[in-house]
Amino acid sequence: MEMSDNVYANSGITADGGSTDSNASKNSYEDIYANEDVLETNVTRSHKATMTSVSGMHVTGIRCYRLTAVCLGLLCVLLLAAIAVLWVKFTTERDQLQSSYTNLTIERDQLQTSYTNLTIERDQIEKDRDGLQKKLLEIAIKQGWRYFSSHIYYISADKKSWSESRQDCRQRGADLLIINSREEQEFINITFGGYEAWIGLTDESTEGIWKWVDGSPLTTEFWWEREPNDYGGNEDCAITGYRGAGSDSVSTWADYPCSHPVVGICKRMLNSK
Ligand SMILES: [Ca+2]
Ligand SMILES: [Ca+2]
Repeated sequence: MEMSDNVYANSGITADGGSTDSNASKNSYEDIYANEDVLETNVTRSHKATMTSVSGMHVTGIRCYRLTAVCLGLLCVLLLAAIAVLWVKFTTERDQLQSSYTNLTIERDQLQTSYTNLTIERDQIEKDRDGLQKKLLEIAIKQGWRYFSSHIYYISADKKSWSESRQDCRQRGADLLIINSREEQEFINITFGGYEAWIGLTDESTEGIWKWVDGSPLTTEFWWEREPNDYGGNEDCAITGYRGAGSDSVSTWADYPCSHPVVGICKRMLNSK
């Protein structure tokens, strides 16, 4: 039933505005007031309930705000702590790197200084060596040696066997001549061309296999025509300056019996000990 219907029902007033008797009318006004009190009470309670609910929501909101603020504060503290830790770590590593860089710079400078000093010493040693070689060459030239391409050459005065001539060269700090190029052979021909002389070449070990005295095989050869011929089956040592060769020929080698007495040509490096 609607509220207005209740009011009319309690007041005795019909819906179309009619009335019952006076007592009933009097009671109806009391009832109306009573109903109004009830209504007011209900409205007040409802209002209070609403206000209580609003107040509760307000308190809950404040609590949420406070909780959020606390959380944000803690987060800020954690972030600041993390930043502080990272900063300390960064500065520590930076200082270590700076220290390492400084040490490396010092070591580099020391190495640079050592390198400079060694370079000066090397230049001085090379200068001294060049001076000694120059003096050695001057002495060698006076003793009859000849110079060609960082080597000096000497032709013995006495005619000896191949082995004796080699021994003579060794006593002079050299060995029998090894020829490595056409230019060297031309130098020998020009300098010592008037003599048949032993060179450091032999096939004593294996007939027909010629080797130099340092054990290296023969690769650049200057044999005269039809030489080596191992004449009589007894020619195992080589000479240069064969008399039968023309003076214009570069190729002047021939094989002779190793016991045949001729002079020998010695060769040594200029800076060898
Ligand atoms: Ca031979
Ligand atoms: Ca021969």
